[in-house]
Amino acid sequence: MTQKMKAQFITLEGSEGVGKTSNLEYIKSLLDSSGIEYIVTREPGGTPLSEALRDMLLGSDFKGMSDDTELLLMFAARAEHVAKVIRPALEKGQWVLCDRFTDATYAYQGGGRQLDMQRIQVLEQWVLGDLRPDLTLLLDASIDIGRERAGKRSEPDRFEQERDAFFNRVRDCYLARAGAEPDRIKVIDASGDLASVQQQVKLILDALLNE
Ligand code: Z5A
Repeated sequence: MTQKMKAQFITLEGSEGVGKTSNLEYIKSLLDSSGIEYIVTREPGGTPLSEALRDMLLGSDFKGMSDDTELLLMFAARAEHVAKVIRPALEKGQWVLCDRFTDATYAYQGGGRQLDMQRIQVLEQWVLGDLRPDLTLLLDASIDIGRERAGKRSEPDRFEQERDAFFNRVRDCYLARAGAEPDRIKVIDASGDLASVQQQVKLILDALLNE
């Protein structure tokens, strides 16, 4: 790694159960062996206020919230997270590994809920200014595979109760974004076993670390 490489902001994306959390653990081990200082965080969440908003967004107390409310709460949680955690870490030279970020809003609220993408762009610009992830790993697998993996784990949250058509729109939106931004968003075939997914992750991280 070049000595002067700026702290990288890396996000993991994909539809439910594709293996983001499992691969985050693997990325941590790669950064540890390179001696890189980093923090790990997630969205929605990452601060006490943002985690409280996460509970509202994912739990069953406000099941019928409007789509606009959902979108605005996602960005409220993100505003707090960026101000209190992400920007300060990057400014200190710490890398940031984040389980989901704004691409998830495009995919779930834009693709899944079919909200106007331009409204999301306006909020993105307002809340993030010029902050964007340096690298996004998009774990891609069929809805059936993700569902099967997620289903083994826990009770479905408010999003996980959506139908296949919703998740197919989410997946299509992620892939379209990757097609539009191939330098930033790297698509990983997450349908195979964990070792085969980790192999792809390692190739991408090695390329970044050896820049
Ligand atoms: N959301 C939104 O709508 N808008 C936004 O802006 C944001 C989020 C930021 C919470 O996300 C929800 O918020 C999410 C979108 C919405 N809802 N959905 N759906 P989340 O990330 O917390 O929830 P999730 O998508 O369900 O992710 P997850 O629960 O963390 O799953 P995962 O991280 O992708 O998978 P995992 O926990 O690593 O793996 C699942 C299981 O599969 C586990 O038992 C693993 O051991 C196993 N696994 C993992 N990889 C493999 C492979 N390759 N082979 C076999 N088994 C595997």
